Amino acid sequence: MSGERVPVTLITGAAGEIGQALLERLAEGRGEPVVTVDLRPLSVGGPGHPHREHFQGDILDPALWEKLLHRYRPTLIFHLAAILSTRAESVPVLAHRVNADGAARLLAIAADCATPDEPLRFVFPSSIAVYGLPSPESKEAAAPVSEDEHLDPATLYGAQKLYVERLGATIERLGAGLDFRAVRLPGLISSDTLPQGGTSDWAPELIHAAARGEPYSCFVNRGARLPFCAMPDAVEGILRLAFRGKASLTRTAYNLGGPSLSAAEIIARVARDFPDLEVRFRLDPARDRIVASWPAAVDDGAARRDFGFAPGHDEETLFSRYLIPGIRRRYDGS
Ligand code: NAD
Ligand code: AKB
Repeated sequence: MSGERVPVTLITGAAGEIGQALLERLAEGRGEPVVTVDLRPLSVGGPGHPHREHFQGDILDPALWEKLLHRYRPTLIFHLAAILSTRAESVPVLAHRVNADGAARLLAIAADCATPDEPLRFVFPSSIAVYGLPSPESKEAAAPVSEDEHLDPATLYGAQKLYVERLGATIERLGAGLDFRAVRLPGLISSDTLPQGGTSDWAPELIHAAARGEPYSCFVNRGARLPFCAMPDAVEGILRLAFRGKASLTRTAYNLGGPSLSAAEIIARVARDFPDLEVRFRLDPARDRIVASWPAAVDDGAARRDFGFAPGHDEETLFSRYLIPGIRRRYDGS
């Protein structure tokens, strides 16, 4: 490959929720140029913005990589493209191709671009879906779950995330210069965007519905509980991991945590600001079972210790400082 290729940060899945937030955050710095890949179009940029070029296409398309790698040399990759948990269970073959084969192909490309002298950092957002708790009692007893416990995923999506974590760690150990790092994210909630195809989606959907003054049909039971994190806190955590010196890191995959909230608690908190909130429970047993298998809370002590993960929001300020004001601005400009 030619020596004139432009060194870049590459983001796959950049048109998604995390990708958009990450791009916005990268625009605040003076880092190297950014190129993006996604099935969907993406328009970001403008004067001073590091975004250089968007490749609209499929990560499984070899022609896309040929074109991109002809012009650019990735030095840091955020591999976000994926099919999230609920959708992955309904399109298992496609999900395997994207979440497992697609990631494996990109890891191979990254290992090819890396050298021991010029290691390439590969940052992978894994998920609490790698954990599997077999019963409500074990879910309660296990919280907060630390990284080496309960690695028994109940979903294809979770198994695919765990596979990529292990594949990345193995390729790194083989010594070609790949520097692989993963964060296991909880459910994320953004005031700016809505999720699609995930299972933790009930929380952001409910909060956004409340702000729009629409009734919400909740697909999990009132007691369903997961850890949640504000999108900016998660993005900050991902960036801290990406830029931390390797010597500080004691693991490959780190939990990032956040407040542990049940559907009933979220409803009660949101109703304080949106008293007309109307929630009906229409249980989707498959999605409810997925949530039941995920931890109620995770231990993120290693991330705090090793790369200074320090989420800016607790259970109250997640709503009062971030979600409620941001969502009000989004829907009514107030
Ligand atoms: P998202 O669904 O909003 O974004 C994923 C993006 O990937 C989409 O824009 C989609 O078009 C793109 N994509 C899917 N298949 C593709 C393909 N074959 N080729 C190119 N692009 C493709 O999801 P997100 O919330 O931004 O999540 C990003 C990553 O973080 C995913 O790997 C997800 O599993 C992980 N994650 C997210 C959460 C969360 O709560 N948002 C939690 C844990 C882990
Ligand atoms: C999903 O629900 O699929 C994601 C996740 C926790 O991985 N939000």
